[in-house]
Amino acid sequence: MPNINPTIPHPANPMANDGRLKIALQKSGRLSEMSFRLLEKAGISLTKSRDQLLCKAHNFPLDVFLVRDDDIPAFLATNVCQVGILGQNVLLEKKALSAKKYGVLDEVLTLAFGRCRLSIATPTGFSYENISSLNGKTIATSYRGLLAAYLQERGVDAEIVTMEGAVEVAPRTHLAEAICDLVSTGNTLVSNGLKEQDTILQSQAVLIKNRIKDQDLKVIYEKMLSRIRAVLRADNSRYIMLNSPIAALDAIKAVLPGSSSPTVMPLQGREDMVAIHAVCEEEVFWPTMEELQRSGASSILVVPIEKMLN
Ligand code: PRT
Ligand code: ZN
Repeated sequence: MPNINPTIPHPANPMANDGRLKIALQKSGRLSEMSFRLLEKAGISLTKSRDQLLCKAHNFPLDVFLVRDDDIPAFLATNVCQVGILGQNVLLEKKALSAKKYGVLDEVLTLAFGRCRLSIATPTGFSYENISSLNGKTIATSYRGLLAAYLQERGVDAEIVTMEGAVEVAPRTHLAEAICDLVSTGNTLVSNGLKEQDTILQSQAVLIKNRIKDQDLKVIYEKMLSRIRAVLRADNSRYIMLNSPIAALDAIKAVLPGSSSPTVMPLQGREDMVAIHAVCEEEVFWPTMEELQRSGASSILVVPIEKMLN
């Protein structure tokens, strides 16, 4: 089969390398926007034609493949792409179905978005005590691999009915007696008369990679990874500024969350006061600010950090 688009490596020669790292992202869906935003925050500018399969970064040697999330592991396993962003649920399901094919994929970073859990749910009238209550029952799911492993580990013998979507309607339509599906707010379960019973997996979006063999691509990958790490660290950090009586310095330092060595500076015209500036590697909540105030701090300012490179 001819390779119609010369910019895309031909599957027959997936190792073809044009010196640009390839990343697979979800084309549209729950992870899409945040995945793009992460690259943009890492200073990687992409051409905006997101309706195509391929989109190129013009200030970084990176090409972005826009695909269905379920296809991302195969893009990496065949080395069409070296890196990808997807839900842990999809990665682990693929590994559960074929450890041999997907064993080359490693989870590198958790990205703190796309959080959900894979749970077993039953109709509210179902008498459920524990997972053994599902012995001899039918369970509908899109996650056959993970569910089968979970049941097997617990010695539960149930029939699994695979569905691609709308799993929550299975009990109502008598396709199955229970379901195993992703849950985030739980609203879908409630509105379908279902009760969450057991959680198989907690999931969030992750950065994954294959065993990148090419040295040049490895260097590009390391650079991208270092930028993404810096973005995540900055996202989780706050810059805090406050004034403190010298006498209260130790007490205030002890309250500052996730900060090891704050900068202490004199305040002009005030012998008894200093200014403290610190990077706090966690969110600064109202109770902490109130505690700082009780300890003697004043003019407390908490600001987000845009970029941070250690
Ligand atoms: O088209 P493509 O195949 O790429 O996308 P998709 O439709 O398969 O996936 P998409 O975009 O719905 O989800 C992508 C990823 O987002 C998932 O693989 C999860 O890692 C993550 N995620 C986070 C979720 C949810 N939250 C979620 N709530 N994926 C799906 N749901 C669905 C769930 O299946 C159920 O139907 O939302 C419903 C439940 O939501 P609540 O809020 O009512 O509990
Ligand atoms: Zn999908």
